[in-house]
Amino acid sequence: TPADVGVTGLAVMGRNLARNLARSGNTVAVHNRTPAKTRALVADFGDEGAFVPAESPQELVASLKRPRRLITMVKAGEATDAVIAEVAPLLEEGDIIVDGGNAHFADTRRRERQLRERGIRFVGAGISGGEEGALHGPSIMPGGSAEAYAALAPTLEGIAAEAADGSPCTAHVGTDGAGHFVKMVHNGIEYADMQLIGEAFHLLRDVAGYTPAQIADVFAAWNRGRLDSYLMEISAEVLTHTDAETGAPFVDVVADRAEQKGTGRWTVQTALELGVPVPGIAEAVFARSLSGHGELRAASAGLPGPHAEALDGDAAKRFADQVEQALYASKLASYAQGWHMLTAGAREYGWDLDLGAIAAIWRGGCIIRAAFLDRVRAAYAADPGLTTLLADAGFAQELGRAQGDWRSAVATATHHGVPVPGFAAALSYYDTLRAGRLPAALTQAQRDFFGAHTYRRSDREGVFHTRWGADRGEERAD
Ligand code: 2AM
Repeated sequence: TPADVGVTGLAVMGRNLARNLARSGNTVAVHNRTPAKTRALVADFGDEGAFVPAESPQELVASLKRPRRLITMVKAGEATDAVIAEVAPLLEEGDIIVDGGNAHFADTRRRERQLRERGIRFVGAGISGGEEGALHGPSIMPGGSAEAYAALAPTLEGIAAEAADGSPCTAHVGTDGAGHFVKMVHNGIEYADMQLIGEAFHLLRDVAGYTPAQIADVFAAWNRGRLDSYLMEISAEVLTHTDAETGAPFVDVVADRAEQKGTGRWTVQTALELGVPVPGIAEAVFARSLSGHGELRAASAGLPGPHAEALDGDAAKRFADQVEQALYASKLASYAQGWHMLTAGAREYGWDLDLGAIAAIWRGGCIIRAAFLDRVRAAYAADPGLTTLLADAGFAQELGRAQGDWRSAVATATHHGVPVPGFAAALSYYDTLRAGRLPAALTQAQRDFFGAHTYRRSDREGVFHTRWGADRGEERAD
């Protein structure tokens, strides 16, 4: 029987996605450059559903129902181009290639354009949820034409995670690179979430003096409230884990140098190009980077810090409550930055992004899945033109209640010498946006002084220059 869908690239993500497809009732053609992986998949999991192993790209393409639907799950970059170059000549007009890898959205835009010229429909689909998600239900963010999505919808909806209300965590995101762009922003938000949780941990450890096991209890309690999220849940789990070899808390044994595969960096690079301030995401990327600079840390280890005693008893408990407020408010700020970026990307690339629908498909399956995302969905449902999440009435009210504790947490962190780049950057973002006047006025004056870059006035229209080196008279410069 002809296969419903094909998967090429059977490393762990591809293999699990193929299994998920087969378990959902699809006949799945499977292929890998190295055929041993194809055979291993069928040998190990062949009883889970209908697999059609293919030893060559020709065999793979020949085994598919038309219009053919082929998902590539190979490494982003050159490998993806190589696979496309290999299979595209074998395909016919109307066939669909889905790239489920972690491609940069600019590559996806280029590939979509090139394949469209040849009549092949290309769908760049962001897939989040890791290995487990791929197998049991990821969040899927497909870009490409609406018609291509329509041909994929039943299949993708059948394997995606389900949100609490039963709706599938996938939807057509927008044309060409929109899916991979949205996935990139997801990952940027993920970096920020992880950094903020890390800062909360650091504060509870060093300021409140809690043990990892105690912090696990605090996180588990937070996870029952408004901070309910997958990342909160696994953080609590990790903190209960003891290293088998040493008997020490696992978190104390792991080297404290964070690595990154680069999607957070892409988010920040793209944000800079779009002119979108994403300080929370940028601080998260920088914090990982800084942690890895062992030579800087070693050279700085002797620098003086403050003398501050860890809090105890009730003071520690009160502080933990402040940290919860700081974490929640900071999280809100970084989500606001992520959504600002979605708005700007949509404008720049001509995507009709549904900002609420994106929140909806992140409610399940993906790494940042959280109850909170239903609030984001609701905020955009109530006002699709919302300029910033912070201005949503419900969120604004929560920020109003949190801000006192948020400030106290950041002040206490500073007093104790605990770095909180995420909390502090988020608070500065908040204070910048709500400020009546900003020192940008002085920046403009400086620029006019040294470079005659001109300025505008807040009291009337026009562009002006002051003759700083002469009589300091003002002239029109427009
Ligand atoms: P392999 O098992 O033959 O190495 C992740 O690396 C997946 O991408 C693997 O399934 C790998 O196949 C595949 N892959 C990497 N580079 C590739 C290429 N240039 N062509 C085809 N598949 C490739």
